[in-house]
Amino acid sequence: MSLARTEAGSPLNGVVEGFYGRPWTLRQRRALIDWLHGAGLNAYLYAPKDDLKHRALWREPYTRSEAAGLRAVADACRKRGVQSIYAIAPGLDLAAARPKETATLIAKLDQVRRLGASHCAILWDDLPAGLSEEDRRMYGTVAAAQCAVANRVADALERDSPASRLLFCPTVYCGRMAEPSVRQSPYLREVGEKLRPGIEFLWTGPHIVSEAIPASSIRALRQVIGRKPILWDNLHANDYDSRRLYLGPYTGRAPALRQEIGGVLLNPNCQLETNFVPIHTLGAWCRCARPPAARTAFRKATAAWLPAFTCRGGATLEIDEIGLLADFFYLPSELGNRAKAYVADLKRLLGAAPDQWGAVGRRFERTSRRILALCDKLTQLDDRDLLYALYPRVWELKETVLLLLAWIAWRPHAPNPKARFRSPDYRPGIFRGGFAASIERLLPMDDAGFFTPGVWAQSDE
Ligand code: GDL
Repeated sequence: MSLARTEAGSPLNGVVEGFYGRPWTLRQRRALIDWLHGAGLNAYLYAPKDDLKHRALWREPYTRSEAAGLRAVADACRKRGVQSIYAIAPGLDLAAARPKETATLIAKLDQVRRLGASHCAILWDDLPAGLSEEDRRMYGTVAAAQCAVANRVADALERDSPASRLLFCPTVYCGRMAEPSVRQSPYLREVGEKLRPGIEFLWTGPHIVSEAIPASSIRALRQVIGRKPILWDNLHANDYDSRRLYLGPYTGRAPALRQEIGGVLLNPNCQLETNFVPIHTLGAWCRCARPPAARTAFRKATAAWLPAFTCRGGATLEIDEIGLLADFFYLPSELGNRAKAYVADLKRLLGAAPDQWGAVGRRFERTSRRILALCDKLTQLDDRDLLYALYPRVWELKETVLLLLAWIAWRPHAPNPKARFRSPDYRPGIFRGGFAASIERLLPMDDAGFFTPGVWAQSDE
């Protein structure tokens, strides 16, 4: 029985719907499960932060119609050979010291198992610090209280559903949160000791969003927690910034990492339709004996995504155009090659007199026109859900390129090299206005991560 083993069952590789914001619909989840199947992935973890009954109102059972939706997802998973895992996040207000509370938790998990979920998870991430007085008297520490609850759930699962696995997301779920370090974190050490062997442990890597996850960092963690973690990978998560979108490949994880973990669950973009490349490339990383280089996997994934880009009104898209789009919305700290080259060209133009722009200037204009044409073609997509998922970012890209073209057109006629450009098309308050933008100008962050008051903060205006 899986919970009794020190190293739990086969790897769980797939997606966690684990973001803040509007949960996916049944139709979107069905599409996701098809993609998982197509990419050779085998797991779907249900954990949308804003399903009230997953977290804030975790005690409440699902109504008949909600239950029908969950059953349909579990059925779709079963048909596609994908294991469905239902997660509950009771930590906002669960009173661990009260047996009735754990009984309620177990009853809720019973409901979803009866609806077809293969496995369960208990999540303790993103909680206010500390314990209630009652729990502190009974358990002393957060780790002890959480482990006691999880172990009781594991006992119940072992009795009622021996094939079910149980996953545990700790409160300290990445290296940066471990004080003073992963090896010495009292919380992690206590979880390592008290959590029943066989309960699986989720971990996001060195950071919440980890650009790289070295195998050595996981080896250190394994020594503390006494088991292989399953990665809850936030590489493509974009819920923390509505201006970001990540269409780049799964990367920054060496193949050697696979030996150290019990699987990868990718928490991707909130916009389901935009997650094709992340899922396709995760599949290649998990599946292949020697995973392809990220850029190769990316190219294959954009080619495989092409059929989603059929258009009405005569427009057709090419693989290279999908690659171009994805290069501008690539990864958290990295632009794709074509976007990098475009920015490099712009830097050269900004630093040179227009009579020296030559080939760089022509290339920059050509690429700009290609981007604008692409943005227009996208509005004709047959798949309107895909278009609407991309729309805010595509609009921003188009507006940015138009601004650059306006500057390029103005610059040769500037009265002197120090002259500043302005246009009624870009009015203060309308262009990039609003609260967050004002704060960004007042307190900008530099490339090294330092916040320093900007020039506007020093004036009286
Ligand atoms: C988090 C949250 C997750 C969120 C992500 C990105 C975990 C375990 N929890 O910390 O719900 O989507 O950051 O914002 O990652």
